[in-house]
Amino acid sequence: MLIKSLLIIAALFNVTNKVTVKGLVEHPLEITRSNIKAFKPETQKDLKIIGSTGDVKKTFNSYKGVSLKSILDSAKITMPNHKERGKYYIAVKASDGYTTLYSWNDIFNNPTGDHVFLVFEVNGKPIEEDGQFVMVCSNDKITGARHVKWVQEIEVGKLP
Ligand SMILES: Nc1nc2c(c(=O)[nH]1)N[C@H]1C(S)=C(S)[C@@H](COP(=O)(O)O)O[C@H]1N2
Ligand SMILES: [Mo]
Repeated sequence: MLIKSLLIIAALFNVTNKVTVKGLVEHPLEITRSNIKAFKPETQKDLKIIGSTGDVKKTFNSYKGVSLKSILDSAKITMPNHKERGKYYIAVKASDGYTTLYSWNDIFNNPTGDHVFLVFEVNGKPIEEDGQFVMVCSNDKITGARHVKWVQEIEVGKLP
């Protein structure tokens, strides 16, 4: 009981009310619950968040969000030399430090790009305990791994 309350309080501290899109982009963005509707959200169905031992952590019967690809199209990745596209990465960072990565090719040159969403509603309701936004990649095998709660930042970077 005490442990459960402490976990809930810790989760509340992680809540962020905006997602900053930064790094190598022409138009840095701040995405909030109120402006995300302008990005034309899509509704998707049937996603299970699966942990590394195959356990189902969460079931999304439906979820609403904006694709990472369309967010990056709005922010416009700065890429003076297209031969360097393979060096670009997108880091999705949470307020508790949890971080996942996509490469430019994952998002813009692979079917995965159609499966990565910044989600703000699950099963018809705004997300609560996990913050305001979670990122998912629905075609991952272990969907838990790139399921990011309390998303705070989407940073575009490039390897040297
Ligand atoms: N921000 C953040 N996101 C996270 C985690 C975390 O510790 N912090 N845990 C991950 C792990 S290990 C799993 S399996 C999935 C699902 O875990 P959950 O049921 O705790 O949400 O979320 C992932 N997303
Ligand atoms: Mo996990």
